[in-house]
Amino acid sequence: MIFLLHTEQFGNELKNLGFDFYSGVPCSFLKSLINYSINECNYIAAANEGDAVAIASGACLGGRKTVVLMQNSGLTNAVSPLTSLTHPFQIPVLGFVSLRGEPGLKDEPQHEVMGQITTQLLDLMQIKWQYLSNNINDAKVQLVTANEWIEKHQPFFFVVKKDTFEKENLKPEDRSIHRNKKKIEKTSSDEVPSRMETLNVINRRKDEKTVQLATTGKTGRELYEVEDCSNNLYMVGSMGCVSSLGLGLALARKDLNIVAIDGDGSLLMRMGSLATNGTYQPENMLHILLDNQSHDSTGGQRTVSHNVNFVDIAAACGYEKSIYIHSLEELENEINEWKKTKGLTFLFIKIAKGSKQNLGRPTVTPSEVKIRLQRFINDKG
Ligand SMILES: Cc1ncc(C[n+]2csc(CCOP(=O)(O)OP(=O)(O)O)c2C)c(N)n1
Repeated sequence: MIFLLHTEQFGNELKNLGFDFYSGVPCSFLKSLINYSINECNYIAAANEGDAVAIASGACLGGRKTVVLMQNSGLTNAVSPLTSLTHPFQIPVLGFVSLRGEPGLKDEPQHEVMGQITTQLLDLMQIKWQYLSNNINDAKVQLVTANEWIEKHQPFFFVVKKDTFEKENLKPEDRSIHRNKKKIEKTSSDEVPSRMETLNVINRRKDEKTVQLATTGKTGRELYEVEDCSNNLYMVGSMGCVSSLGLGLALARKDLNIVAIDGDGSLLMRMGSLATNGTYQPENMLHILLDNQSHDSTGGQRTVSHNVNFVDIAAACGYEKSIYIHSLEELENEINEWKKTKGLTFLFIKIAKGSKQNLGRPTVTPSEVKIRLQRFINDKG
């Protein structure tokens, strides 16, 4: 006879420990826990598992205890944020990863290798993990252990085998559609300011409730030189994750103004995030894309952004406002406008290639950045 975890009971145990914000991509082994989280908690359906880690991390910065759910085939999608976001910033997400392709059990060929290396991959990423027991008393003890690691700012993962959770049905879900209300396309020539000038304008518009998240590479490094302050986060790794991090934080702290500053290479890397942002529609998030049509930080190799209409894409994904910005003056005006009217907004501006001479790097460590940002956030409420 197979014993299964009563999903609601297990989910409630998690909830009692404070875990009530979930993000992930489904796996049939985790279906019941996902259904529970959709029914009873916040569940953000991510476009891929890396985005899920970033969304959960953002919510974590905002004070929530967060869970990520994924199939082991998707663990590979999450390697970048699990090694270069949660690790350096010491953001403790609790993970559940399924074990498709478990050695000795019959499964599909595409799961064979991952089934063999899932736990080794977690070890390699220096993530603590345990196989989740299907006995509720043992599982409760495991949750206490996991929670201890989380409280020590360390991610912890459960590896979930087939037939662990009892069936949990999905209740009807809200499927409301968010339509773009304002789209402004290119109408004149571009000023094409430098990144530094553009960041200066963005930074000048911040107020006591603004959190600025800057994408990987020179954007973060230049923002640090514009002004280093406790409401900034320089997302040194996890390229492409800045707006997902912003989404999680914006949902967790609706009283804050979240400004996610993106690059074209970064956004192209994880463009599915636009669809997620448009669906969950945090009205307190401003997403600004600095498009220099290149991977400037790594030598200026071109991206394919010259062939992409980002304003159209953001609008089609349901951003309330999606606006082509031609100049720094327009940028300043639109930021002011957003602060008054809010609504999930995408601002696109073309900037020049190149960066400040002798550009330094933040001397403050990612974990210090996180600690002072959390202090800033906690002080606001
Ligand atoms: C997953 C991943 N791939 C590659 C890199 C190396 N890398 C760091 S910044 C960067 C370029 C980012 O381009 P973009 O977002 O357009 O910003 P820009 O450098 O032009 O300001 C690259 C490729 C990385 N950090 N992570």
